[in-house]
Amino acid sequence: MNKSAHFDRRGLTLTELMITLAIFGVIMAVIMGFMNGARNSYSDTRERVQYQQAMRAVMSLMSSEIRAAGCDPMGAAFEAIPIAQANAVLWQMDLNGDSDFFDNSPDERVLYFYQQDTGNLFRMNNTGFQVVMRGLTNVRFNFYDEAGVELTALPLNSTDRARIRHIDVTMQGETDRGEPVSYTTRVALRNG
Ligand SMILES: [Ca+2]
Repeated sequence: MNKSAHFDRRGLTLTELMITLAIFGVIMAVIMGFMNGARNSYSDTRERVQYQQAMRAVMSLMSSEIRAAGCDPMGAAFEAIPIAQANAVLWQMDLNGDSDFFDNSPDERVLYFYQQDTGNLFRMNNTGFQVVMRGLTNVRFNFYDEAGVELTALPLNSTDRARIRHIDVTMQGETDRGEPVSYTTRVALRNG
């Protein structure tokens, strides 16, 4: 009987077993840590993507409305944008050609208003208002004239409001995990 055969039969000593378990524990901890890290970064990404998609949906609706602001096929001569300030914009358009801006679906008179205290962005049409986005850290509107010069005397007076040709909309928010998400879009008025 040689030495190694003897060793095999004897199996592990208590010390060897403890060392093996300790090494196994360290390896498992490393693997678990890696998996957790991967899972967290996956949820961060997914949350950020979902948040950006929600922002994009709101932006998309808002952009199509801004583009149509002042649509006035009957020449009723109403103001395209009666309110233009840093956190609120109201626009009007006659989409069904009956000389007014009082109809809904599609909405002809829409106010967007960001409330800093609550982080809510409200959308109001002729029938009422709803919160279209929550948990925002900022929403800002910037207005530009035909030459691309920013109109900065906010809220804009009627002379400046008539000069608006572009609006930059910036939305900033955070995912539940505190990841900052920001989205800016520039929209040109078609009926300016
Ligand atoms: Ca109308």
